[in-house]
Amino acid sequence: MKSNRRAPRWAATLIGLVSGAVAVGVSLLVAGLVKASAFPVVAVGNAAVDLTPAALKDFAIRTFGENDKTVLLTGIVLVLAATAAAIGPPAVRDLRYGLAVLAVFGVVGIAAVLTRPGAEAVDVVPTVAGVAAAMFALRHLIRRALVPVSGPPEPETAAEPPGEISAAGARERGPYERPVPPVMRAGGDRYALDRRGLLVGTAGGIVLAGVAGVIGRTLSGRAQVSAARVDLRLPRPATPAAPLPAGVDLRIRGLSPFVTPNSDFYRVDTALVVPQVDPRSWTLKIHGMVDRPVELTFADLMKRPLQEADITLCCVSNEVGGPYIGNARWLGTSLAAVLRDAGVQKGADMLLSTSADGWTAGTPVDVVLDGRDALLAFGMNGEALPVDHGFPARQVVPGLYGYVSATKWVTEIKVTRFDEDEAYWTPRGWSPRGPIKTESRIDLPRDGARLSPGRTVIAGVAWAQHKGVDAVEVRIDRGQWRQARLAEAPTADTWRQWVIDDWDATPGGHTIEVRATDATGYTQTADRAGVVPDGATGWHSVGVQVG
Ligand SMILES: Nc1nc2c(c(=O)[nH]1)N[C@H]1C(S)=C(S)[C@@H](COP(=O)(O)O)O[C@H]1N2
Ligand SMILES: [Mo]
Repeated sequence: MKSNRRAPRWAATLIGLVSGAVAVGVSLLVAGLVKASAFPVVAVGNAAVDLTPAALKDFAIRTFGENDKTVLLTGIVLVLAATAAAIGPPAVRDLRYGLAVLAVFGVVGIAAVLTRPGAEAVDVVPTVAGVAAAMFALRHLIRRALVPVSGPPEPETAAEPPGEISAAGARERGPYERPVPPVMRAGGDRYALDRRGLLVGTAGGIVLAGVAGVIGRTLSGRAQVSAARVDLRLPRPATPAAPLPAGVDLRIRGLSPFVTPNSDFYRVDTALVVPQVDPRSWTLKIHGMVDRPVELTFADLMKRPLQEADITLCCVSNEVGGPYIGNARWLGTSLAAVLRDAGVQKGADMLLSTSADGWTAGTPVDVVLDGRDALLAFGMNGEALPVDHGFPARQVVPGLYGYVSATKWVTEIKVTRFDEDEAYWTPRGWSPRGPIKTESRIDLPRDGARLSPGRTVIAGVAWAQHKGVDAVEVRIDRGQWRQARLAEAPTADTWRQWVIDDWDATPGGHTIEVRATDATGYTQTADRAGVVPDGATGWHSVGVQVG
């Protein structure tokens, strides 16, 4: 590869820089795919921190405060960029110089990743991939930018770099003496700078580095948040929920289990890409109409008195008989207590909560403060909140539809007024307030099922969160309403299973309908309403074919 080519300094520098960018982008991408912590730039940074004398570290923290990490990483990137730029010109002359410097960087990167706590052999992969990609890019860009020219040898003047030409400019030029800097001499070969090749090549390199870097960062962020979630040890609550009585679950196949497993829990949100919120940098700000604005870190949240509560969450978009409802045991701290610490001012009637991705919900203050288990939750069914369900923290308020209460990835609560602020769904046609409507659903048999004649189980769930379900009735083919047997419910905040296990199914088509009565004495009516603006109503019915 030794060629003694030369290119204008700017072109050679650009080639070096772009090769360096490719190294960083590709290693970030591979780190995102393989192991986020093995990104060599950060590993070198961490190693540098460990190797820094305490006095210098204190100085850095004093000088740069919370930005010390950013300053350090920026410094590393600048050193990388300067070195990459510097290897351009020698590498153009002789590729081996460039490859040697890249190899040295590889060795430094590998040393850094392998000396990190918990390092394993795979940690070298991002560094090796990055260095290999940079070597490839360097060679490729030089070849693209400098093309051999055939033809008679140029006079020596033509080979002189631009700086020297001005000196030579005084000389008389013969017809063949063109001061053409792009034409280079190398041994007997001559190379011309192919500007188009250089531009296309370097542009391609920049795009490659950028795309790889962005994808890598996204993947690494995801990996880091899921690692933080897995590492989270849920503290024992000061107020644990009593173990669930066996009678809450009738254990009928095909009937929704009392506790919805996290993996089956419905998910509704506006997030195209689920927000990845690292609990180490998460905070919750409570501000607005309060006496003392509060900002909680995740550690603060976990140090507060913790409680568990079984709460059935439901979406306002759940059609009659629909699937957007689930029940879980939530672990968190009292939202009301946090608000009392902040001191809610007179006249405030709305909590405008905002998620990390800017979605908002408006929750009535009086509902949150009336003694129900309104939570800032970080645990769901014995594990850290799944990322899809709001990790690291979300609101859960019994009795309110999710769109007015259940903000996932919550980062901010503004205490305000309904006549001053509007939440995300309000201007989109949904009611500012959304108490959950008393409803019931038939899970068994399924609509359209073909059944054998004889004794058949009819079962389902009913809900009237924070009121409680008092009765469920079923009728067949518009006959007499019959009382279903109710499973137990630990509190009024969950759904309740129900069953009729002695229906004698006769051949032919049948319609089964259900209605619930809540503890206020209200019985569901047949009036059908759609989900807009504040939740569906009507009896769920299923049609079956027997025989
Ligand atoms: N950040 C955020 N939180 C949100 C939403 C959203 O779009 N973004 N949707 C809400 C709605 S409409 C519902 S029904 C519940 C659903 O919670 P889940 O996905 O955990 O079941 O989340 C609520 N919290
Ligand atoms: Mo919802």
